[in-house]
Amino acid sequence: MKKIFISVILILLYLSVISCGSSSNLDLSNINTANEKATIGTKILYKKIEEISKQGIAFGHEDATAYGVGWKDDGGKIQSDVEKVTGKFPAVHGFDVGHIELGRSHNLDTVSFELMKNHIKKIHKEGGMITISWHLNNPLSGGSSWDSIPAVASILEGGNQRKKYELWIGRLSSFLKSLQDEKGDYIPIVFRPFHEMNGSWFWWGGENTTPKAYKQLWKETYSLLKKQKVNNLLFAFSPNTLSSKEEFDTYYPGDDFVDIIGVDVYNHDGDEAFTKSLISNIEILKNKARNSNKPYALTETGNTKFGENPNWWTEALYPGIEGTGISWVLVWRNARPNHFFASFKEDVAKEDFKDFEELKEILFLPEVKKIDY
Ligand code: BMA
Repeated sequence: MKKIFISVILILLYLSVISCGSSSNLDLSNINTANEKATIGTKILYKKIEEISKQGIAFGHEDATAYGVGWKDDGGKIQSDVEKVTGKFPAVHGFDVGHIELGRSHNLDTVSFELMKNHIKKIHKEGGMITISWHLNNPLSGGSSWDSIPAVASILEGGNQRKKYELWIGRLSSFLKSLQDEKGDYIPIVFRPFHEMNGSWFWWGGENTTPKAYKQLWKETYSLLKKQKVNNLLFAFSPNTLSSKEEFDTYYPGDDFVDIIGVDVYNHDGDEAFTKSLISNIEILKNKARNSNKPYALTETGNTKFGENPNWWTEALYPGIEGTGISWVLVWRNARPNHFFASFKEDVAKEDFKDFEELKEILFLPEVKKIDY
Protein backbone atom coordinates (compact mmCIF):
# COMPACT_ATOMS: atom_id res chain seq x y z
CA MET A 1 0.00 0.00 0.00
CA LYS A 2 2.80 2.37 1.05
CA LYS A 3 4.64 1.56 -2.21
CA ILE A 4 1.58 2.41 -4.30
CA PHE A 5 1.15 5.67 -2.39
CA ILE A 6 4.78 6.68 -3.01
CA SER A 7 4.48 5.76 -6.72
CA VAL A 8 1.33 7.88 -7.08
CA ILE A 9 3.08 10.84 -5.43
CA LEU A 10 6.09 10.43 -7.74
CA ILE A 11 3.89 10.25 -10.85
CA LEU A 12 1.99 13.35 -9.74
CA LEU A 13 5.26 15.19 -9.16
CA TYR A 14 6.55 14.16 -12.59
CA LEU A 15 3.33 15.26 -14.28
CA SER A 16 3.39 18.63 -12.56
CA VAL A 17 6.97 19.20 -13.72
CA ILE A 18 6.40 18.28 -17.38
CA SER A 19 3.15 20.23 -17.63
CA CYS A 20 4.70 23.50 -16.48
CA GLY A 21 6.87 24.03 -19.58
CA SER A 22 8.06 27.50 -18.60
CA SER A 23 10.56 29.37 -16.48
CA SER A 24 9.34 27.52 -13.39
CA ASN A 25 11.19 24.38 -14.46
CA LEU A 26 13.83 25.97 -16.62
CA ASP A 27 17.30 24.58 -16.06
CA LEU A 28 19.45 27.70 -15.88
CA SER A 29 22.72 25.87 -15.41
CA ASN A 30 23.15 25.30 -19.15
CA ILE A 31 22.55 28.93 -20.10
CA ASN A 32 26.03 30.34 -20.60
CA THR A 33 25.73 34.10 -20.63
CA ALA A 34 28.92 36.11 -21.25
CA ASN A 35 28.72 37.36 -17.68
CA GLU A 36 28.62 34.24 -15.56
CA LYS A 37 27.10 36.31 -12.75
CA ALA A 38 24.11 37.32 -14.89
CA THR A 39 20.87 37.38 -12.89
CA ILE A 40 18.25 34.67 -13.30
CA GLY A 41 16.03 37.18 -15.13
CA THR A 42 18.85 37.87 -17.57
CA LYS A 43 19.34 34.16 -18.25
CA ILE A 44 15.60 33.76 -18.76
CA LEU A 45 15.67 36.62 -21.26
CA TYR A 46 18.46 34.85 -23.14
CA LYS A 47 16.36 31.69 -23.28
CA LYS A 48 13.35 33.71 -24.41
CA ILE A 49 15.37 35.29 -27.23
CA GLU A 50 16.36 31.79 -28.38
CA GLU A 51 12.76 30.64 -28.14
CA ILE A 52 11.45 33.65 -30.11
CA SER A 53 13.63 32.66 -33.06
CA LYS A 54 11.90 29.27 -33.19
CA GLN A 55 8.48 30.91 -33.34
CA GLY A 56 9.09 33.95 -35.53
CA ILE A 57 10.71 37.38 -35.58
CA ALA A 58 9.94 39.94 -32.89
CA PHE A 59 9.34 43.47 -34.14
CA GLY A 60 11.21 46.31 -32.46
CA HIS A 61 11.21 50.11 -32.61
CA GLU A 62 13.63 52.67 -31.17
CA ASP A 63 12.11 55.17 -28.69
CA ALA A 64 8.69 53.74 -29.59
CA THR A 65 6.87 55.14 -26.57
CA ALA A 66 8.92 58.28 -25.92
CA TYR A 67 7.72 60.18 -29.01
CA GLY A 68 6.57 59.76 -32.59
CA VAL A 69 5.97 61.87 -35.65
CA GLY A 70 4.13 64.95 -34.35
CA TRP A 71 3.80 63.91 -30.68
CA LYS A 72 5.77 63.45 -27.48
CA ASP A 73 4.95 61.43 -24.38
CA ASP A 74 2.85 63.63 -22.11
CA GLY A 75 2.95 61.47 -19.02
CA GLY A 76 -0.53 60.12 -19.75
CA LYS A 77 -1.46 56.86 -21.41
CA ILE A 78 1.53 55.17 -23.01
CA GLN A 79 1.55 55.75 -26.78
CA SER A 80 3.41 54.55 -29.86
CA ASP A 81 3.15 55.31 -33.59
CA VAL A 82 3.26 51.55 -34.17
CA GLU A 83 0.29 51.06 -31.88
CA LYS A 84 -1.60 53.96 -33.46
CA VAL A 85 -1.34 52.20 -36.85
CA THR A 86 -1.66 48.50 -35.96
CA GLY A 87 -3.34 48.47 -32.55
CA LYS A 88 -0.32 46.62 -31.14
CA PHE A 89 2.87 47.77 -29.41
CA PRO A 90 6.27 46.59 -30.63
CA ALA A 91 7.73 43.54 -28.86
CA VAL A 92 11.21 45.00 -28.63
CA HIS A 93 11.82 48.54 -27.40
CA GLY A 94 15.09 50.28 -28.11
CA PHE A 95 16.45 53.15 -26.04
CA ASP A 96 19.72 55.06 -26.17
CA VAL A 97 21.65 56.21 -23.12
CA GLY A 98 23.94 58.68 -24.90
CA HIS A 99 24.76 61.54 -22.45
CA ILE A 100 24.14 59.44 -19.34
CA GLU A 101 27.95 59.51 -19.12
CA LEU A 102 27.83 63.30 -18.71
CA GLY A 103 25.42 63.12 -15.80
CA ARG A 104 22.70 64.82 -17.86
CA SER A 105 18.98 64.47 -17.22
CA HIS A 106 18.14 63.91 -20.94
CA ASN A 107 19.71 61.76 -23.65
CA LEU A 108 21.15 63.04 -26.91
CA ASP A 109 17.70 62.96 -28.50
CA THR A 110 16.08 64.87 -25.61
CA VAL A 111 14.46 61.83 -23.98
CA SER A 112 14.57 62.24 -20.22
CA PHE A 113 16.25 59.38 -18.37
CA GLU A 114 13.44 59.40 -15.81
CA LEU A 115 10.90 58.86 -18.59
CA MET A 116 13.08 56.16 -20.09
CA LYS A 117 13.29 54.33 -16.77
CA ASN A 118 9.56 54.63 -16.24
CA HIS A 119 8.77 53.29 -19.73
CA ILE A 120 11.29 50.46 -19.43
CA LYS A 121 9.55 49.33 -16.24
CA LYS A 122 6.14 49.42 -17.91
CA ILE A 123 7.29 47.64 -21.06
CA HIS A 124 9.04 44.95 -19.05
CA LYS A 125 5.92 44.41 -16.97
CA GLU A 126 3.92 43.95 -20.18
CA GLY A 127 6.31 41.22 -21.37
CA GLY A 128 8.28 43.39 -23.82
CA MET A 129 12.01 43.23 -24.37
CA ILE A 130 14.42 46.14 -23.93
CA THR A 131 17.59 46.88 -25.85
CA ILE A 132 19.88 49.79 -25.04
CA SER A 133 22.51 51.39 -27.26
CA TRP A 134 24.97 54.08 -26.20
CA HIS A 135 25.85 57.06 -28.41
CA LEU A 136 28.37 58.34 -25.92
CA ASN A 137 30.37 61.51 -26.48
CA ASN A 138 33.98 61.53 -27.58
CA PRO A 139 35.87 61.34 -24.27
CA LEU A 140 38.95 63.10 -25.60
CA SER A 141 37.49 66.02 -27.54
CA GLY A 142 34.19 66.43 -25.72
CA GLY A 143 32.43 66.27 -29.10
CA SER A 144 29.62 63.90 -29.99
CA SER A 145 29.78 60.20 -30.98
CA TRP A 146 30.31 61.42 -34.55
CA ASP A 147 33.37 63.45 -33.61
CA SER A 148 35.96 61.18 -35.19
CA ILE A 149 39.02 62.42 -33.30
CA PRO A 150 40.72 59.15 -32.27
CA ALA A 151 39.96 58.56 -28.60
CA VAL A 152 39.84 54.81 -27.96
CA ALA A 153 43.47 54.50 -26.83
CA SER A 154 42.98 57.36 -24.35
CA ILE A 155 40.35 55.47 -22.34
CA LEU A 156 41.97 52.03 -22.31
CA GLU A 157 43.79 51.02 -19.15
CA GLY A 158 46.76 53.36 -18.76
CA GLY A 159 45.29 55.99 -21.13
CA ASN A 160 45.13 59.67 -20.15
CA GLN A 161 41.29 59.76 -20.18
CA ARG A 162 40.90 56.51 -18.25
CA LYS A 163 39.68 58.13 -15.04
CA LYS A 164 37.01 59.98 -17.00
CA TYR A 165 35.89 56.75 -18.68
CA GLU A 166 35.62 55.01 -15.32
CA LEU A 167 33.46 57.87 -14.09
CA TRP A 168 31.30 57.52 -17.21
CA ILE A 169 30.93 53.78 -16.66
CA GLY A 170 29.98 54.52 -13.06
CA ARG A 171 27.13 56.80 -14.20
CA LEU A 172 26.02 54.29 -16.81
CA SER A 173 26.08 51.51 -14.19
CA SER A 174 23.93 53.49 -11.75
CA PHE A 175 21.31 53.94 -14.44
CA LEU A 176 21.36 50.28 -15.50
CA LYS A 177 21.09 49.14 -11.90
CA SER A 178 18.19 51.50 -11.29
CA LEU A 179 16.13 49.49 -13.78
CA GLN A 180 14.20 47.30 -11.38
CA ASP A 181 10.73 45.81 -11.33
CA GLU A 182 8.17 46.18 -8.53
CA LYS A 183 9.80 43.38 -6.54
CA GLY A 184 13.19 45.05 -6.75
CA ASP A 185 14.55 42.53 -9.27
CA TYR A 186 16.80 43.94 -11.98
CA ILE A 187 15.18 44.26 -15.40
CA PRO A 188 17.24 42.35 -17.98
CA ILE A 189 18.54 44.43 -20.88
CA VAL A 190 20.16 43.66 -24.21
CA PHE A 191 23.07 46.13 -24.12
CA ARG A 192 24.54 47.05 -27.51
CA PRO A 193 27.49 49.40 -27.05
CA PHE A 194 30.01 50.56 -29.67
CA HIS A 195 27.87 49.51 -32.61
CA GLU A 196 28.66 49.96 -36.34
CA MET A 197 32.38 49.83 -35.56
CA ASN A 198 33.29 48.78 -39.10
CA GLY A 199 32.29 52.25 -40.33
CA SER A 200 34.32 55.40 -39.62
CA TRP A 201 31.47 57.70 -38.54
CA PHE A 202 31.86 57.07 -34.79
CA TRP A 203 35.05 57.76 -32.82
CA TRP A 204 35.20 54.08 -31.79
CA GLY A 205 35.19 52.66 -35.30
CA GLY A 206 36.90 52.17 -38.64
CA GLU A 207 39.78 54.48 -39.40
CA ASN A 208 39.53 56.19 -36.01
CA THR A 209 41.00 53.25 -34.14
CA THR A 210 42.50 49.80 -34.68
CA PRO A 211 40.58 46.52 -34.46
CA LYS A 212 42.90 45.49 -31.63
CA ALA A 213 42.11 48.62 -29.59
CA TYR A 214 38.40 48.26 -30.37
CA LYS A 215 38.34 44.70 -29.04
CA GLN A 216 40.27 45.79 -25.98
CA LEU A 217 37.73 48.59 -25.40
CA TRP A 218 34.89 46.06 -25.58
CA LYS A 219 36.57 43.70 -23.11
CA GLU A 220 37.54 46.43 -20.67
CA THR A 221 34.03 47.90 -20.79
CA TYR A 222 32.60 44.46 -20.08
CA SER A 223 34.98 44.08 -17.09
CA LEU A 224 34.26 47.56 -15.73
CA LEU A 225 30.51 46.89 -15.83
CA LYS A 226 31.03 43.59 -14.03
CA LYS A 227 33.17 45.35 -11.44
CA GLN A 228 30.25 47.73 -10.88
CA LYS A 229 28.06 44.64 -10.31
CA VAL A 230 25.88 45.29 -13.32
CA ASN A 231 24.56 41.78 -13.83
CA ASN A 232 21.40 42.44 -15.83
CA LEU A 233 22.97 42.69 -19.27
CA LEU A 234 23.16 40.53 -22.35
CA PHE A 235 25.88 41.90 -24.62
CA ALA A 236 24.99 42.42 -28.29
CA PHE A 237 27.72 42.99 -30.86
CA SER A 238 26.57 44.62 -34.08
CA PRO A 239 28.61 45.90 -36.99
CA ASN A 240 27.09 47.85 -39.87
CA THR A 241 26.38 46.21 -43.28
CA LEU A 242 29.18 43.72 -43.92
CA SER A 243 30.92 42.94 -47.16
CA SER A 244 32.43 39.69 -45.88
CA LYS A 245 32.62 37.28 -42.99
CA GLU A 246 36.20 38.47 -42.39
CA GLU A 247 34.94 41.99 -41.75
CA PHE A 248 32.84 40.62 -38.89
CA ASP A 249 35.78 38.63 -37.48
CA THR A 250 38.06 41.67 -37.59
CA TYR A 251 36.18 43.37 -34.76
CA TYR A 252 34.55 40.47 -32.92
CA PRO A 253 35.82 40.53 -29.32
CA GLY A 254 35.20 36.79 -28.80
CA ASP A 255 32.48 34.43 -27.69
CA ASP A 256 33.25 34.95 -24.01
CA PHE A 257 32.28 38.62 -24.23
CA VAL A 258 29.21 38.49 -26.44
CA ASP A 259 25.71 37.03 -26.01
CA ILE A 260 23.94 38.07 -29.19
CA ILE A 261 25.26 38.67 -32.65
CA GLY A 262 23.67 41.41 -34.71
CA VAL A 263 24.00 43.60 -37.76
CA ASP A 264 22.64 47.03 -38.77
CA VAL A 265 21.51 47.17 -42.40
CA TYR A 266 19.72 50.24 -43.82
CA ASN A 267 18.03 50.72 -47.15
CA HIS A 268 20.32 53.25 -48.90
CA ASP A 269 20.68 51.91 -52.45
CA GLY A 270 17.18 50.90 -53.44
CA ASP A 271 14.89 48.05 -52.46
CA GLU A 272 16.42 45.30 -54.53
CA ALA A 273 19.95 45.96 -53.30
CA PHE A 274 18.61 46.21 -49.76
CA THR A 275 16.84 42.83 -49.81
CA LYS A 276 19.96 41.21 -51.28
CA SER A 277 22.14 42.84 -48.66
CA LEU A 278 19.86 41.62 -45.87
CA ILE A 279 20.06 38.06 -47.17
CA SER A 280 23.84 38.03 -47.45
CA ASN A 281 24.40 39.82 -44.14
CA ILE A 282 22.07 37.59 -42.18
CA GLU A 283 23.73 34.57 -43.79
CA ILE A 284 27.07 35.75 -42.34
CA LEU A 285 25.45 36.19 -38.93
CA LYS A 286 23.78 32.81 -39.11
CA ASN A 287 27.05 31.01 -39.77
CA LYS A 288 28.79 32.87 -36.98
CA ALA A 289 25.88 32.28 -34.65
CA ARG A 290 25.77 28.57 -35.45
CA ASN A 291 29.49 28.16 -34.70
CA SER A 292 29.26 30.22 -31.54
CA ASN A 293 25.87 28.86 -30.48
CA LYS A 294 24.31 32.30 -30.03
CA PRO A 295 21.07 33.98 -31.09
CA TYR A 296 21.26 36.63 -33.81
CA ALA A 297 19.21 39.66 -34.79
CA LEU A 298 18.79 42.52 -37.25
CA THR A 299 19.64 45.08 -34.59
CA GLU A 300 18.87 48.17 -36.73
CA THR A 301 17.19 48.69 -40.04
CA GLY A 302 14.95 51.13 -41.88
CA ASN A 303 14.17 52.76 -45.18
CA THR A 304 16.16 55.95 -45.65
CA LYS A 305 14.18 56.63 -48.85
CA PHE A 306 11.29 57.90 -46.79
CA GLY A 307 7.90 57.42 -48.37
CA GLU A 308 9.25 56.14 -51.72
CA ASN A 309 7.81 52.63 -51.74
CA PRO A 310 4.39 52.27 -50.09
CA ASN A 311 4.95 48.49 -49.99
CA TRP A 312 8.46 48.58 -48.51
CA TRP A 313 7.61 46.36 -45.54
CA THR A 314 6.29 43.38 -47.46
CA GLU A 315 8.28 43.90 -50.68
CA ALA A 316 11.73 44.93 -49.46
CA LEU A 317 12.13 44.14 -45.76
CA TYR A 318 10.20 40.91 -45.34
CA PRO A 319 11.77 39.02 -48.28
CA GLY A 320 15.16 39.77 -46.72
CA ILE A 321 14.35 38.42 -43.26
CA GLU A 322 11.75 35.71 -43.94
CA GLY A 323 12.75 32.33 -42.52
CA THR A 324 16.24 33.54 -41.56
CA GLY A 325 15.98 32.63 -37.87
CA ILE A 326 16.74 36.13 -36.56
CA SER A 327 15.20 36.72 -33.14
CA TRP A 328 14.19 40.30 -33.81
CA VAL A 329 14.25 43.19 -36.24
CA LEU A 330 14.42 46.73 -34.87
CA VAL A 331 13.67 49.86 -36.87
CA TRP A 332 15.12 53.20 -35.82
CA ARG A 333 13.33 56.20 -34.35
CA ASN A 334 10.34 58.23 -35.56
CA ALA A 335 11.82 61.67 -35.04
CA ARG A 336 10.02 63.81 -37.63
CA PRO A 337 8.34 63.57 -41.07
CA ASN A 338 11.72 63.34 -42.87
CA HIS A 339 13.38 61.04 -40.32
CA PHE A 340 11.16 58.11 -39.38
CA PHE A 341 11.52 54.36 -39.67
CA ALA A 342 8.34 52.79 -38.29
CA SER A 343 5.01 53.63 -39.83
CA PHE A 344 2.74 56.36 -38.45
CA LYS A 345 -0.78 57.62 -39.11
CA GLU A 346 0.05 59.82 -42.14
CA ASP A 347 2.67 57.47 -43.62
CA VAL A 348 2.13 56.27 -47.22
CA ALA A 349 3.24 52.75 -46.26
CA LYS A 350 0.71 52.48 -43.43
CA GLU A 351 -1.49 49.81 -45.05
CA ASP A 352 1.53 47.74 -45.96
CA PHE A 353 2.85 48.03 -42.42
CA LYS A 354 -0.46 46.58 -41.20
CA ASP A 355 -0.04 43.68 -43.65
CA PHE A 356 3.48 43.18 -42.34
CA GLU A 357 2.21 43.10 -38.76
CA GLU A 358 -0.35 40.46 -39.72
CA LEU A 359 2.25 38.08 -41.15
CA LYS A 360 2.34 34.95 -39.05
CA GLU A 361 6.09 35.08 -38.65
CA ILE A 362 6.18 38.68 -37.42
CA LEU A 363 5.59 38.97 -33.66
CA PHE A 364 4.42 42.07 -31.83
CA LEU A 365 4.01 42.52 -28.08
CA PRO A 366 0.87 40.36 -27.60
CA GLU A 367 2.50 37.41 -29.39
CA VAL A 368 5.87 37.69 -27.65
CA LYS A 369 4.18 38.08 -24.29
CA LYS A 370 2.78 34.57 -24.73
CA ILE A 371 6.22 33.07 -25.14
CA ASP A 372 6.62 32.12 -21.53
CA TYR A 373 10.21 31.68 -20.55
C1 BMA B 1 20.77 58.55 -35.61
C2 BMA B 1 19.80 59.67 -35.87
C3 BMA B 1 20.17 60.80 -34.95
C4 BMA B 1 20.16 60.30 -33.50
C5 BMA B 1 20.99 59.04 -33.33
C6 BMA B 1 20.85 58.44 -31.95
O1 BMA B 1 20.65 57.53 -36.50
O2 BMA B 1 18.48 59.23 -35.62
O3 BMA B 1 19.25 61.85 -35.10
O4 BMA B 1 20.64 61.30 -32.63
O5 BMA B 1 20.60 58.10 -34.29
O6 BMA B 1 19.54 58.06 -31.67
